[in-house]
Amino acid sequence: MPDGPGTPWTATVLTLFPEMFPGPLGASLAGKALESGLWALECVDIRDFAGDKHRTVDDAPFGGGPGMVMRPDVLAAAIDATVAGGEDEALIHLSPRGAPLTQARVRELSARRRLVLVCGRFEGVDERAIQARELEEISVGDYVLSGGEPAAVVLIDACVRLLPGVVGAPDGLADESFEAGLLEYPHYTRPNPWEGREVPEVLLSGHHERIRTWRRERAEEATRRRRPDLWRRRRGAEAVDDG
Ligand code: 9D3
Repeated sequence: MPDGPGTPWTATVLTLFPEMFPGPLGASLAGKALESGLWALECVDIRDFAGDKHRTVDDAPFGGGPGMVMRPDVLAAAIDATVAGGEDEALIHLSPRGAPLTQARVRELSARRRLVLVCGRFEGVDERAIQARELEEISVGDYVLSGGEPAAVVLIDACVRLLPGVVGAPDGLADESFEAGLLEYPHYTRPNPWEGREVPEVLLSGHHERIRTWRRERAEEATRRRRPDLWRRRRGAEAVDDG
């Protein structure tokens, strides 16, 4: 696809399982935005770049050990046929060894014109391919997936919702509050009461100032209790410290 000025933000996924896409990205918010041309999704089947008639993409690890390793020559051929190499392009390898994904990095990646996402399968990818093509390694958390594809879906979803025109009401402020390290306050709607449980009185009061204060306090309380890591980081960024 030519990279002209009319090309929307594009995610290009290099994978052995192109049938996994668009998957959840074809539904709901991301799916509607995809249909309306606010972003584009391309898949490249890494197996198409295998050199032999059996279309081999992996081999046993040097040094022994379990599983198989993706060959550097096949992966590099797929990358070289795909990347344009411009400043506005990010070349990423989804990997359990990668830097944990953050909202700050999502924001930066959504501001590029194109992401090229390399999904691994097997035990991993030959280290020389990662180094030679300067792949940035990103993880989506400390748990084990069966491959990079679900991680690519997570990364793309997080970027797409930040693209201009995708979310109905811009919630940039809410995202900034998450980047500043606060969890959300609790939400309530009708009916009230429900199963004998009352909605907090302040939310029915119409006092917008008191509601804002109450929500702020509940957000801070939730962050302190559930995510002491976020809470400490947030306190560190502020002048006051009330524990
Ligand atoms: C015991 C060695 N395993 C590392 C934890 C090997 C291994 C397991 C699973 C290697 C790759 C995978 C597949 N996972 C990903 O490709 C992956 C991933 C993940 O598993 N968790 C969080 N983020 C990511 S991004 C890609």
